[in-house]
Amino acid sequence: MSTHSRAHGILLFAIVMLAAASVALVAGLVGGFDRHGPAALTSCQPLHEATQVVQVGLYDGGAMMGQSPTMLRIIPSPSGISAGQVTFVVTNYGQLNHEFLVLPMPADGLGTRPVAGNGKIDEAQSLGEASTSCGAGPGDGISSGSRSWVTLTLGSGTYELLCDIPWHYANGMEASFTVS
Ligand SMILES: [Cu+2]
Repeated sequence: MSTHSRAHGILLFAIVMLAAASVALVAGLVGGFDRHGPAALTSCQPLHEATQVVQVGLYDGGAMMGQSPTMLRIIPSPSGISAGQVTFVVTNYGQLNHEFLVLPMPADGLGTRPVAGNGKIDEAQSLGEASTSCGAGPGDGISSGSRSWVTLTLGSGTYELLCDIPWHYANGMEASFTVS
């Protein structure tokens, strides 16, 4: 894809994000921000967790006034574990739909995966996914205020955690994760 069409895609994405954030802001003001509080999430947890648990937060800035709606973030805590089994528990604190995928870190580093014309990356290398609302494994995405989880066995190395909703990866929705 040419640099021009990619830039066009990112611009289009930014416009869609601004529109979505406006709708989310109005919805939030009308409905209050307590629709998806911690109480709703406590009933939405994996039944069996590995010994190592990583809490992952997904953010898009849509819920926080004064923040740019293009602030897409994926933040794991902790950002590294020991080799072996791990359960990722992924909570969507944003207003948009998001995904969570685990892939090996690309040779050129964080955020360097090619992005296709549809705004998505090649998921062939995916090692696992938590992308459904209140459940385990792949799906149509984690809706705002919901949670997904996946248990994987990871060897030592560096991994890239990312969201593959169109243009989210291109706009920085990726994070480094280390297994020692
Ligand atoms: Cu996303």
